[in-house]
Amino acid sequence: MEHPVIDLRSDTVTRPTPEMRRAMAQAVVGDDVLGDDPTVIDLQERVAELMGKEAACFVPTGTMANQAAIRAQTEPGDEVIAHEDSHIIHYETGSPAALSGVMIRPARGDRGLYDADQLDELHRAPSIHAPASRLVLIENTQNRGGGAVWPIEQIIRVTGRAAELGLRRHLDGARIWNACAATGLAPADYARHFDTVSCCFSKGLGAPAGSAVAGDRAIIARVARFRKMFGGTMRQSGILAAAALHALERHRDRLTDDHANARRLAEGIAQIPGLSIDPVGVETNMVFFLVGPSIGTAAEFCVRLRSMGVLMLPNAPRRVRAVCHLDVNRQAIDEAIRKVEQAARAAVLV
Ligand code: TLP
Repeated sequence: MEHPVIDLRSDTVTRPTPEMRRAMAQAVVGDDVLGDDPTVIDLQERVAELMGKEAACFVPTGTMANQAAIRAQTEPGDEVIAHEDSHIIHYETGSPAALSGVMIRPARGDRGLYDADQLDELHRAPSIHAPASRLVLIENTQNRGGGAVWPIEQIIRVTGRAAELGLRRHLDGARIWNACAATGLAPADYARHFDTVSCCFSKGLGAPAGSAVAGDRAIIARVARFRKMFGGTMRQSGILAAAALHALERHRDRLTDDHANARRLAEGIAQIPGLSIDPVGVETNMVFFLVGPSIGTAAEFCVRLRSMGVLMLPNAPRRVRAVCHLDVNRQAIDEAIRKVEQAARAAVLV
C-alpha cells in the first residue's frame, strides 16, 4: 500500500514496544504445565492482587478466559444470562454450547447494558422442565455497546440481585483497564462484585497475547483444569507473562490518551456529511459510526478507506467500528479523519 497504514480495526493489532520485547527477552522462565514458571507465577499473583482475589490463572486468550470461567461454574443444561450484544454470544464461535453445554438467555438494554429487572424476568425458578439458571455475565467495557462503561451502581444492582437469586457472576473484563481509566475506579472495585473476572493484556495494554481469570482458589483450580482440557496450558509462557507484567505497569495510565483520541476521531467524523455519530457516546477507546445510504454500505466504505491506508471494520450493514490504541497517536487520528472525509466525499460523488 502506498500510504502508511493507520490500523484502527482493533486494539488487538498493537505490536510489542522495544521495552516490552526487552522484558520478554529477559524473562526468567520454567515449565508452567509443571507449575514452575516464576514469571507466570508473578503475573498471576499480580493479577490476583489487582483484582482483590485469592488467585488468578494465565490463559492464552480472552475467549479461553471467558470459556474456562463459564465451564468452571456451570454444568451442561445450565443457563447463562448475558446481554444479547455480548462478546460471548457474537464472537466466541458458539463455545458456551460446544464446550460447556449451556444455553445463553439474552438480556436487553441500551449500549450492551441491562438492569436488575432483566434478571427477574430471565431467571427461571427451579423446575424439572427448565434449564437451571446458574450464571450472570457482564461485559465491561461493552464492546458492541460502543465501548460503554457500566456505571458501578448498575453493576451493584445487577450482581446484588444475582446473588439474591443464587446466581454466580462473571465479569468479561477484557477491557476492564479501559473502564478503570475512564472512571478512576480500581480493578478490585469492579471485581469485588463478581465470583470470576477475566482480563486481557493483548488489547489496550499492547501485549502480544495473554489473558487471565481471577477468583477464589477453588474456582481458579477449576479454571486451570479446564484451561488444560481446552488445550490452553503453555510451557515457557513466562515470555508472554513478562509482556503482560510490563503492560500492566507501563501501559495502563496511558489508556486515557486512547480515550481522548477516540473522542477526537468521533468529533471529526460527526462533521462529515453522510456519516453520523454522537461523540458524547464515546466513553472509552471505541468509535462506532453509521454510514448513510448516500455513501453505500459499511463494508464498501471500509474497502474504500483501506485503499487510502486507513483500516476500520464494518460491524453491521451500516455500522463501522474504529478502535484507538497504543500504535496510533493524535497525528495519525487527524490523518484518519482527513481520509474518512475524502472517502465519504468520493463516495457521494460516485
Ligand atoms: N474482541 C475482539 C474480536 O473478537 C471482536 C475485538 O477486536 O474487539 N471479550 C471481549 C469484550 C472482547 O472484545 C474480546 C476480543 C474477547 C473477549 C476475546 O478475546 P480474544 O480475542 O483474546 O479471544
